[in-house]
Amino acid sequence: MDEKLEALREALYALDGQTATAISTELIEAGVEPQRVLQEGLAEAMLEIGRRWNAGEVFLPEVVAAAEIFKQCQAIVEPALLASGGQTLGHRVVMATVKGDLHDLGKNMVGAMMKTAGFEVHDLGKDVPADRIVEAVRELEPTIVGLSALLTTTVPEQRGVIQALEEAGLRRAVKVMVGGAPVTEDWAKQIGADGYAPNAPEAVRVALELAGSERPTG
Ligand code: B1M
Repeated sequence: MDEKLEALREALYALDGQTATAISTELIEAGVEPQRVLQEGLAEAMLEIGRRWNAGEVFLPEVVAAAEIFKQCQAIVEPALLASGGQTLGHRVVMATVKGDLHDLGKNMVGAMMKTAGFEVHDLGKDVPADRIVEAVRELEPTIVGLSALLTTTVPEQRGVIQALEEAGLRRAVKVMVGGAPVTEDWAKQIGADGYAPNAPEAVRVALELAGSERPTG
């Protein structure tokens, strides 16, 4: 199966959407864990594409195309991921990529895995201003708000959201989790976030821990 995951990564490097979606289907039909397809296939390929981009070996349009193929493959994998879940926890999560940031593949992956773990996930999308997040917290009364940021220039927005929640008198009503490639545990502590995770499986673990200390959302 490792060769198939390698072939999936190669198809992303080659921007061959047809092959990538065909291999994703094959892997799922063969019973490979959807988490493995997402993490070892798709996410690792995007990381490598980022490395090649940095090295000047690929250019922005190719990254855009690879991200599109990632989404097509994720759409194939996600139903299997959701089917592998079961229980409903009764906890709501509001997820968003912060203002100014258009990177949403990682957030989508985290959201999908949280759904599988039984969370009711409300995804506000990407480039989401703090006031919309505050509004969603007021309306939906989630247990957790998850904030993703992929750019060093947008990471400070995570602090902005926490401040906006404080100003709205909602900070104590919700747990805030942060993540994204440039985000660190130290940063999370510095801005007073309740949780940080470096990847999607860890995000689920942290969310379960945070939800464990709260009553389910009514
Ligand atoms: Co962008 N980009 N990009 N990009 N891009 C990075 C982030 C970059 C590191 C690439 C590089 O090295 N050159 C660089 C940032 C450098 C910096 O900030 N210092 C960069 C840049 C510069 C840019 C632009 C400015 C380029 C330009 O226009 N000149 C531009 C900015 C646009 C904007 O946001 N305003 C831009 C645009 C884009 C695309 C649109 C082409 C595309 C995004 C498409 C999309 O998301 N729909 C894109 C991509 C794909 C990348 C890289 C190559 C891959 C990111 C990705 O999807 N990874 C990225 C390189 C890199 O990260 N090394 C790069 C796969 C994904 C599954 O992983 O998102 O890390 P990730 O999510 C992980 C964890 O981080 C974690 O779990 C996920 C799953 O394990 N996680 C959480 C994420 N969110 C979490 C939340 C949590 C917990 C965990 O709790 C709530």
